[in-house]
Amino acid sequence: MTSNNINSSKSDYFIALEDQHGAHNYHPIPVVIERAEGVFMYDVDGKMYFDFLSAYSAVNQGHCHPRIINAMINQAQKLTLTSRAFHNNILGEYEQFITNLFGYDKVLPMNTGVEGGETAIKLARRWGYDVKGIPENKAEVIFVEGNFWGRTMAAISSSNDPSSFQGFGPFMPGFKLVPYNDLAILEETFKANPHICAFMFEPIQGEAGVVVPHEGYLQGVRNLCTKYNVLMIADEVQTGLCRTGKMLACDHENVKPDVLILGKALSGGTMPVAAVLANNEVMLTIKPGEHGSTYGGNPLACAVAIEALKVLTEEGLADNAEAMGIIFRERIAELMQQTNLVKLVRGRGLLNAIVIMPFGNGKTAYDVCLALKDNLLLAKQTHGDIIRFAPPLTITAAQMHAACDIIDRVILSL
Ligand code: IF1
Repeated sequence: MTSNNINSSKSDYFIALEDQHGAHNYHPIPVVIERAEGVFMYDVDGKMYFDFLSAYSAVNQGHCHPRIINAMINQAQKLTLTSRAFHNNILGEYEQFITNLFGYDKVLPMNTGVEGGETAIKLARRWGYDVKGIPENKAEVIFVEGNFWGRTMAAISSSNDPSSFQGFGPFMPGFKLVPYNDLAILEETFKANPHICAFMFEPIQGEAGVVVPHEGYLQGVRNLCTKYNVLMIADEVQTGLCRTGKMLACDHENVKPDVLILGKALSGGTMPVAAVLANNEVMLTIKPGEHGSTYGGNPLACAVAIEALKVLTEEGLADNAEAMGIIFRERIAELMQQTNLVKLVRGRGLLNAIVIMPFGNGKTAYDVCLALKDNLLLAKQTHGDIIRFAPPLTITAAQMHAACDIIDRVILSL
């Protein structure tokens, strides 16, 4: 495996600064990025890499998309923040744009994806008490095993991944886990407990390793949520915004969640922008002064998000993700004919992952990512032996083939 893993003195300088002055809450691939454009990132020595992570699907539109950057610059020179204590001339137009685009009565604008998740849970609990009639403080939210929706206390309270929750207790009550992709157990759970206000899940599980449910799962969840009067909350922070070959992953089965959570690429990778969309019956259960955030719905975020959404639709990035994803999975399938080191490839659109067979020599998927880095392609492993591949949705067929040539070369050199 060709991983010299020798960094330049420039890279070492910046890595050492982070090590000395920054918290050690990450273990990054040892590369120091200085600039990025489209599907490429450039390190401090000017080396050009394919970005096959897209900041975990936050850069679907490609790095520093000119239309989005220009929208940011124009707004930044006029008005960046009013707080929600006052109105401004862009929030309403953004709210109209995004609610029309996704077909909901209203949006509650927030900043990070996990704030979107927290907001969705507060809305669901409040709807549970005020509309469904669940006794106060008895509302339950059902999550799925393998979920990942952020790092806050509520998010880790719903997790079954020790690396997320170990050592951070005590945890938030009123959460229960069921297996992913199992409609029978989900129905049993709904039937057994009248105090369930919501079921929150990812239409494709990202951090769990790009776990795609069986065809019909989304429709099955929709039917059960309707049947048992449980809010269907789709966390599309990572799967949404054209990543899986449709505007939303739920669109693959024409399913409409009661609550939709968006984030990441909602700003085209420029700043934290998140949104929770729902109809009035749910959204109006939260009254003035009961929820919000200093930067939630700030004018800069609104201007950026409008342009980021327009780029997705006007540049046909869902269709391109679908087409380029087919090339990727076909190329990996061909690679699997030449080596037994790749156990499988899975995904939809440009949210894909490969599962590496155990090497036996102590090497892991992280070592493969180091070798990919040395061959000028940046990707990141997730749990153990899984490598996620998620380039910006603007990638061309020629670029996809060139990137797959790199993946072939590295895997076959193992
Ligand atoms: C990190 C993981 C991915 C998400 C889904 C909500 C959120 C995320 C489906 C919260 C965030 C990020 C968090 C980031 C790395 C990345 C990640 F590896 F952590 F698990 F994508 F899979 N729902 N995912 O994937 O959004 O608050 O971060 O804006 O924590 O390192 P956020």
